[in-house]
Amino acid sequence: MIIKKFRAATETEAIMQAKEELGKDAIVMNIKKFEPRGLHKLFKKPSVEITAAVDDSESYDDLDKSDRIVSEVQKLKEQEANAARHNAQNAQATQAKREANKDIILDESIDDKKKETEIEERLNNLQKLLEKQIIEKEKEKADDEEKSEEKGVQENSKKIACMQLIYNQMIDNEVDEKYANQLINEVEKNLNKDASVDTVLSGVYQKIVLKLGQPDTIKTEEGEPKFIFFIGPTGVGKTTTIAKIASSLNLKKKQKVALITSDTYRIAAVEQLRTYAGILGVPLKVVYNADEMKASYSEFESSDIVLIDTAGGSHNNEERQTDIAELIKAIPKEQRKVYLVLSTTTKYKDLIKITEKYSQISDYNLIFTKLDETSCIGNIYNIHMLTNAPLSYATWGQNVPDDIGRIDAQRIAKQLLGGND
Ligand SMILES: Nc1nc2c(ncn2[C@@H]2O[C@H](COP(=O)(O)OP(=O)(O)O)[C@@H](O)[C@H]2O)c(=O)[nH]1
Ligand SMILES: [Mg+2]
Repeated sequence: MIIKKFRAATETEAIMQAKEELGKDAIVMNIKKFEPRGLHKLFKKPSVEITAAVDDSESYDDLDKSDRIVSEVQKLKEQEANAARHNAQNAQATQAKREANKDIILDESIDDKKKETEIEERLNNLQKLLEKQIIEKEKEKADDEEKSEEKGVQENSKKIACMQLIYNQMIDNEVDEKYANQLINEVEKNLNKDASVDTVLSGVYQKIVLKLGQPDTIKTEEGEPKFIFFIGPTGVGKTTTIAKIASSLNLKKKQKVALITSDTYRIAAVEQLRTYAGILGVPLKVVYNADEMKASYSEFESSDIVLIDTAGGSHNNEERQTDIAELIKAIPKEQRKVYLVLSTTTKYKDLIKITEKYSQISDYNLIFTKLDETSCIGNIYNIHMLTNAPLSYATWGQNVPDDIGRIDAQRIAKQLLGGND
């Protein structure tokens, strides 16, 4: 992994520098704004420093690099021009910008911001704790062996102590030992012997962010899959999540949404979705088999997006699994996308079994629900690493449509390293 800082007058310029040097896959890890204060205002201009990283295992082709830079620059210029235009219109501007983005972007609630600050604080506390413990350890050592301990060995033990603490934090958050070790080993390889606590911590943090990747959510552009299946065990929150996404697409993005349910095993399940369809004023179709599913492909031609609820059942229910596979196959591959809905409250062992079962049905992206009911989110990392499936949404409550958002890799990384106290 390559991590580098870039400083420029504007964020866009700094990002351009990063993309030019590291390639288009570079991820912005951190943005720091420098506003000169007091007398400095007279002499210095504000500037922006970004920290960008790229996984060097993912090489990029130099030949089409310049093409990509040109289009990146173009894109950034367009974005900047847009932003300037929109700025004048203030409140409406934010909305308009969101509209321009073809992904669903769901508002972060104030609660979220509070959570974010709490996480920042915890991360700072962790860093202080690490530094304190290491200073204490060094003091002990110095007392013990005044003689001629080689500096290199001391520095090395400092790094090891730091790694150990970070490892423990991850285990506390229920990250699988296997993946915690992998992270530590990969970061350790790239570090100098005398790396500071700060460097070690941010190394692990950045590695986690890179591994989690960007969320792959529903797109509404022309040519993107229109039929979106939600699969997963009963009770994880499939129907509720569909309602949240449907209302966001319908109300905020003015998309023509249609709902389908094949969960005909329980009357209440159909009624639950019918209620949401009624509130949103969108059509609901109940399908009993693959043929009816196939028919809805042309039936919903005029809809922008079709969200499909399925029956959960226990993950041991082979029959229902086959049914779902048939339903999914009724829609052409390039027109469908599948989301596996999992609850963060489910035990890791069970999650492994569930993901294995559903892997036999289809490829999927991952949605994690009920983040409000657990303080350990290691399973999000574990299951992403295990399945290699892209992450997408997270939900944190029963409120429709508010308690949902894209999975934020940076927040998860902070939480995994920040403990839960
Ligand atoms: N605490 C919490 N409860 C949720 C969340 N999402 C759904 N639920 C609740 O979980 C229960 C099952 O949800 P439902 O959507 O019917 O699950 P389904 O069987 O997978 O369709 C309901 O009581 C929901 O209100 C969430 O993010 N947090
Ligand atoms: Mg349901």
